[in-house]
Amino acid sequence: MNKIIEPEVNVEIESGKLTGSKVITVSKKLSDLANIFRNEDTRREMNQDQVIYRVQAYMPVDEGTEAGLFFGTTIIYPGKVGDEYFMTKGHFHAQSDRAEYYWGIEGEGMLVLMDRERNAWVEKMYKGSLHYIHAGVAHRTVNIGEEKLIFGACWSSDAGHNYDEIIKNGFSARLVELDGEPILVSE
Ligand code: M6P
Ligand code: ZN
Repeated sequence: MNKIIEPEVNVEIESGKLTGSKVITVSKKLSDLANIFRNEDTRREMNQDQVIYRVQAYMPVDEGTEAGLFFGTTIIYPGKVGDEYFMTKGHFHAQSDRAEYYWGIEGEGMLVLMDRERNAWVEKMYKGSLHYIHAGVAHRTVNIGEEKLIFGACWSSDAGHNYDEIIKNGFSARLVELDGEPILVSE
């Protein structure tokens, strides 16, 4: 049977915005980010309803499906908890041999990467930057600019998220502002 159909999701190329009934949106407020920032006391004193980042995702197959792909756009708003820039929780993949692509769409950011031995390194994110996140490497994105940081992602539908290790041990590198400039500090 030959037929021409409309795609069920559209992506606005300039902004990464996804539209369509199959798109899900998840907002992470400061209240969802306990024990993520270096200064937990400062985080607790801030407005807990403030949205730090939003993820839009298109998940055409069930989570856990072998060899499928998910697609997402994340917006991290500008700001800091104390001197530490707003960022995602960050995660290892639950299935440790699964990789992921990130790419910069708008704004200025840093992608913090950390291997199993806790060696950390950072890649600059900007409009057009492309990042291959190797299997077994934890990843977190940080907005170091004064505007929104928007990035795209594509990952395996059976990768899963392992947040526990990050909540427990954190990343071995963090981005903080010193004299108006982002600097990388080790924990
Ligand atoms: C990207 C992808 C998602 C992830 C999101 C936010 O869009 O990697 O899988 O959920 O960033 O990151 P985190 O889950 O670490 O908060
Ligand atoms: Zn991931």
